[in-house]
Amino acid sequence: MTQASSGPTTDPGTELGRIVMVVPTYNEAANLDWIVGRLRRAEPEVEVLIVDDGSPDGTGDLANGLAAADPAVHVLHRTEKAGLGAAYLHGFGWALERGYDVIGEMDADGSHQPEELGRLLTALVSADLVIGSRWVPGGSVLNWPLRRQALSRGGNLYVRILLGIPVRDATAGYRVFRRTTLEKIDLASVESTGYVFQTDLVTRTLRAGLVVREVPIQFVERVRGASKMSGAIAAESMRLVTRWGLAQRREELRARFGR
Ligand SMILES: Nc1nc2c(ncn2[C@@H]2O[C@H](COP(=O)(O)OP(=O)(O)O)[C@@H](O)[C@H]2O)c(=O)[nH]1
Ligand SMILES: [Mg+2]
Repeated sequence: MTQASSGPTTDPGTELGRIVMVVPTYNEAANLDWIVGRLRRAEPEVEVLIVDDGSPDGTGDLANGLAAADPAVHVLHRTEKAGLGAAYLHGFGWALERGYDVIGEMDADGSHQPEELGRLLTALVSADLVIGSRWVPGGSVLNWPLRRQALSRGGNLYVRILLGIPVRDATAGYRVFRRTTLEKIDLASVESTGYVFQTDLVTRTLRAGLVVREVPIQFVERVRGASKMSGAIAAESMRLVTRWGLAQRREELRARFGR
């Protein structure tokens, strides 16, 4: 679509090019229609890629129906539940191949409000990655159990201490990347499959010398369906962040003492 315009535009869609939000799903039949509808209404120029891991509850069939009814909705079907990071890597590959300029991440359960996406996109005009953040001033969580808040805050503190990155919400999953960012951070070498994938990607983005901005969001706990967060996912996060942190220390020591 071309648009005649005079003077500078404030519409981020026009400046940023073609945008797709990747939405991973596992058993989100009760939420999918609702969240995709909200996204399409809030940001009509933004396309959607649902990446379903063979959900037994029929989410994949619902996604096919949405895609058949709306050319801006696309679906990737994967055969088994292989983790959030793996689903995102598959979706990013699909989007990069098809030439999208901005590739985003959003949960399917309503925790990330599509009505806030415009603020993330506006911030991307002067950044390479924008994170919708719960833990910056103005950010908040609604109805999130204290146990989950503690895990998120504790996890973020651990990440900041071990990896030394100046990000308040490194584990957040509401994001928009420029395609050039994804091209610079060597996605082929990403080995994290679970939620620690988020920390991995923001760390790589900062190491590449790119600009990361955090925009406050209100994170709303899901009302329908169940969380897929598990002890195994938390353990993978702990294990990998610790390994990355120690590897970084070793590199720093080697650089300082020459061995
Ligand atoms: N494709 C895929 N999606 C997943 C997987 N694990 C979680 N998701 C999706 O990732 C998003 C966030 O997961 P959720 O269970 O809400 O995690 P929480 O918000 O941390 O409790 C939701 O849209 C899930 O359906 C997975 O293994 N594969
Ligand atoms: Mg959730």
